[in-house]
Amino acid sequence: MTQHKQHSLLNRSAEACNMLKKHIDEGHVIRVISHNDADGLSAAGVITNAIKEEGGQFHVTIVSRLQMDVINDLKKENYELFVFCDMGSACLKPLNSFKADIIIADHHQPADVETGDNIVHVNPHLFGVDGSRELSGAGSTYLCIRDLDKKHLAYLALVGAFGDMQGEDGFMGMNKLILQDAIESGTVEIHEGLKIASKSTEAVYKSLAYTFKPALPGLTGDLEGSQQFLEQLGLSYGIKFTDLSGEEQDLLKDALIQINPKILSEVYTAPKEISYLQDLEDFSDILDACGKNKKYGLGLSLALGERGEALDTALKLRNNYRSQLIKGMEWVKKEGAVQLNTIQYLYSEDQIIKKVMGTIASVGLTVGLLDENKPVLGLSRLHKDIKVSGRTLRPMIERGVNLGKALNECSSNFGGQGGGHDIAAGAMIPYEAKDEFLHLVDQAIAYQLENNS
Ligand SMILES: [Mn+2]
Repeated sequence: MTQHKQHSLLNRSAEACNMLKKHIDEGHVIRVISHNDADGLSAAGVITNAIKEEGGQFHVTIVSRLQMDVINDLKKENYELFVFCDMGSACLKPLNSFKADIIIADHHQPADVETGDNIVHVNPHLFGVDGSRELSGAGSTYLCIRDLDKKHLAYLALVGAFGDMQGEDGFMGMNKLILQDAIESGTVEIHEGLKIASKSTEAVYKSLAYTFKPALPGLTGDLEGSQQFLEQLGLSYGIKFTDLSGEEQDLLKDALIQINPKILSEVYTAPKEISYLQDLEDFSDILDACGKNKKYGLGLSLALGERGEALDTALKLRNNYRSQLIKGMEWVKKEGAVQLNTIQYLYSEDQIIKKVMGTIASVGLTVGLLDENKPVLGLSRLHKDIKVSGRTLRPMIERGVNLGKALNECSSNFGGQGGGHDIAAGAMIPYEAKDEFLHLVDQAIAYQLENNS
């Protein structure tokens, strides 16, 4: 059954590949539109590398959302083929009215609309394949060029999958097939190792403090805590992990496993890459930082293989983002959350804290800085509104909590918007409604816990 689903998805991708190849051969400039996160930037890298290698030309635009005004502008452009990566499936209706050919390579929930004859729609959901776990936007895009003998680009699809948090517990489904392609082409190697950040480029105490996936209680986001931890083990914290002796590495490994067994896991590396980008998760984080700082051209040029100055600039952005995360974690540690009956919340008007609110709310729970028995809402004030990032942990879901539902219901009372998943959700509410909103969410979660059957 699973194989049949995958087979159908691959057949659809092959159609897309034929369409792409036809337009390249006819000398058409391919119009590419992709998403601004690590997955979308990787997707753009996959397709543009492929077009370039096939001797074609492209014009890329990276956007945060495929809004109607963007679609209307694109519709007026004079291209024969548009390729939408990591987006487009929700916009079938307006895309149907394009005169040009369209490839959609997405993995988000598609709109329930008939697809026009001009569109080849590649999306795992159409074939019963899990798009949140088994295939990213970069993966969907990779499938569309796979038949052009492009296994050496599979690693970028994996970088994209990490961006959408699909690889943390190992790859599955279509992602696994893509991984096999990557290994076959010699661009990716897997070995068991410590999943700590920048282990060949940063001092080891920084590597520990910068490790957010998986989180390490007492170490993640805590430079001082990481230093002390290493000192207690008798290790010098100022050198890189890769410069520790084998014995020292083993000592550290054993100690870290005690803190979080998930730290020892499969590590995916691109052996031919420059050290900063060798670990696919590091690569993904660097693209993510480009996206978050709206340096889309920079992210794209990295995905297209540019290094040197482009990489230096991107590393600065990534390091800056890391400092912001550290500051955010220190803030959570110092301030803690405000407690209501069934929920807790963080509130900030600080520019830096606001940027990392979602992450620190989530990691704050995982590392035990926040009460794990209460969902947390991270509130960031934006002028007249408040952006809400809600997070909880798996055991609370089992006790009945559905944050997406709660945030959706409660925000709509104030003309706000909200929703998402049971475990992670968001909302936007008017600033004046803050206290009343918090009170409502508190009640809604209490209700969910009481009525859990
Ligand atoms: Mn994506």
